[in-house]
Amino acid sequence: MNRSEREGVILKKYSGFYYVQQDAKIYECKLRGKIKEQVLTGDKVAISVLDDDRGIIEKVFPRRNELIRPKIANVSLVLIVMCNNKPAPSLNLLDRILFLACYNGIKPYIILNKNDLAPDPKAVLIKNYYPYAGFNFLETSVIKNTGIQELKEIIKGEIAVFAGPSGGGKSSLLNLITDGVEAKTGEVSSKIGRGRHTTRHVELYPLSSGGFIADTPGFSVLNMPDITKNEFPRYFPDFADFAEECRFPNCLHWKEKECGVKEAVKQGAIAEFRYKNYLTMLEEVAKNERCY
Ligand SMILES: Nc1nc2c(ncn2[C@@H]2O[C@H](COP(=O)(O)OP(=O)(O)O)[C@@H](O)[C@H]2O)c(=O)[nH]1
Ligand SMILES: [Mg+2]
Ligand SMILES: [Zn+2]
Repeated sequence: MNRSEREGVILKKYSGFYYVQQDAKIYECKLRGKIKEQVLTGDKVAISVLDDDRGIIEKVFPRRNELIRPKIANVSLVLIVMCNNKPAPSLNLLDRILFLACYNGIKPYIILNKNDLAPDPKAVLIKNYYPYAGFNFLETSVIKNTGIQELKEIIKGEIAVFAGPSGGGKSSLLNLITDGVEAKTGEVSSKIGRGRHTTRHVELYPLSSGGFIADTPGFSVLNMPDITKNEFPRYFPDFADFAEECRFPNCLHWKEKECGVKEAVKQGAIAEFRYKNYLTMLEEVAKNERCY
């Protein structure tokens, strides 16, 4: 990066312009002609500043990852929003998103929202397993405004997306942590170019407390990636310690005998529902593998 250039993050693309956050300012930028690759929301770029509002993107830095739908680069954190109730959590969906996050190298955080409501038995299963199995876990309530400061802390320094079922409270949480920026999208802001009909592209909101949150939930495609079944167990960090007791070094914790993971399930150290979801996904992976 040349001395006059500055590093920033792409917040959004809109009608040929890229909006780049650099320190606390947003610059409307064009791409230098020599840049031929597709530039995505979340990309880290070097810009040269033309004036207070405008700049030119000179370089796109290598990506740490790339989500497909929505198209967004460099996501470092996924906030998986499940609720105490209305709707009751889907443990299957939770474990699938946890797997996909680990697989994509994205840190997962389980957010149990609507903790003002009485918990469904499945919410109790979540509370009684994941925090003790080493997963990041936070309870929130939009109604009571609890856990919101903590949520902002968690997003500091990260590029975050929400994930989880419809109705879980993702939009409500987004509104709270962005101080209502989202709710104001009906008003056209000329500088950001944000208006009523402009929601087709994913946009990152910078939080005043630091970090970025995407306005569109991630992991809308939940298909299993093309991996081999032997790779699969490594994306279950809560199984790792128990797997050391498996007789076979490449144990899939499936049909094998003398399996530390299956023993841990029997002892109650790994939740049974979690292990069942593991087997369901493992069978999908094995089936895909046979199709090649
Ligand atoms: N009781 C309760 N309701 C909530 C909470 N958060 C969101 N809701 C309500 O749940 C519904 C769905 O919320 P929304 O943010 O649209 O969910 P999304 O589909 O995940 O974006 C709305 O009626 C919200 O008012 C909460 O913490 N407690
Ligand atoms: Mg929503
Ligand atoms: Zn095993």
